[in-house]
Amino acid sequence: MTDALKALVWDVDGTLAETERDGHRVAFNRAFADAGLPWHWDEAQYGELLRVTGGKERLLRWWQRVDPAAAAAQDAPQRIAMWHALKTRHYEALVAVGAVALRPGVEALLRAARAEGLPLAIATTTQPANVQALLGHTLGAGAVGWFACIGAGDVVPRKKPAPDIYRWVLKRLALLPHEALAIEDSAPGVAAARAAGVPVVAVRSAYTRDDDLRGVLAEFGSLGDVDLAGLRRLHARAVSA
Ligand code: XBP
Ligand code: MG
Repeated sequence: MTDALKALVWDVDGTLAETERDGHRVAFNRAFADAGLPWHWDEAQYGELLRVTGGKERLLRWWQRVDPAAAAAQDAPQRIAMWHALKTRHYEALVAVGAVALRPGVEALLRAARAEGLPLAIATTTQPANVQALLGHTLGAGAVGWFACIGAGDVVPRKKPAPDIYRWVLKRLALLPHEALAIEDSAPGVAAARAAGVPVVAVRSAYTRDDDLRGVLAEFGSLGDVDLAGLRRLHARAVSA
């Protein structure tokens, strides 16, 4: 039964690292300042804005709230794209100076999977550049190559909680949903994995303490509380049930 698991599929934001509060939020605020926008998202407000997944989508929703006419103008998508590109550059710079670290247990699980030849993949809503920056600065230049497949950002039209990014990753891994195990931190992430039929375990992050994580195989206080053998057992039990 221990070979039932054929890949570990990782969420990024909130799961690999606590990126939102000290990474993405700060990067958005720096981009707003650069663009001369009078906006600043504080920690509490950003928690509420996280209900919208995807940075561009989150920006648009905010803009529609504070200035609906401008947000409906013809040039709105280009302006969003420009602000978001600025934000991505600030995020990369923050990661480069160590503003976000991997969460406890993450590196040990990644290294154990590699040692056992268990393929790794990523299914995230964030931009590929952010994933590359995070992996490179926390695990080293070659770490992007640890992953058989990185599904990120706009490669699918619908972001989590839609199942699209998990389906995209499964297709590239040539796996059936039940052959993978997802690791997520949030309600949209868990919903996306489940809607794709992928069994999922969860570790809550700073912003997802109250999220509805119904349907997970297990929830951990920290990924340091579980090893790869434990994940394999949970997965094997779920798929044989
Ligand atoms: C979390 C998200 C992302 C980030 C910001 O993704 O919703 O949008 O908040 O990143 P996940 P971008 O938990 O799936 O990793 O600005 O690059 O979208
Ligand atoms: Mg997440």
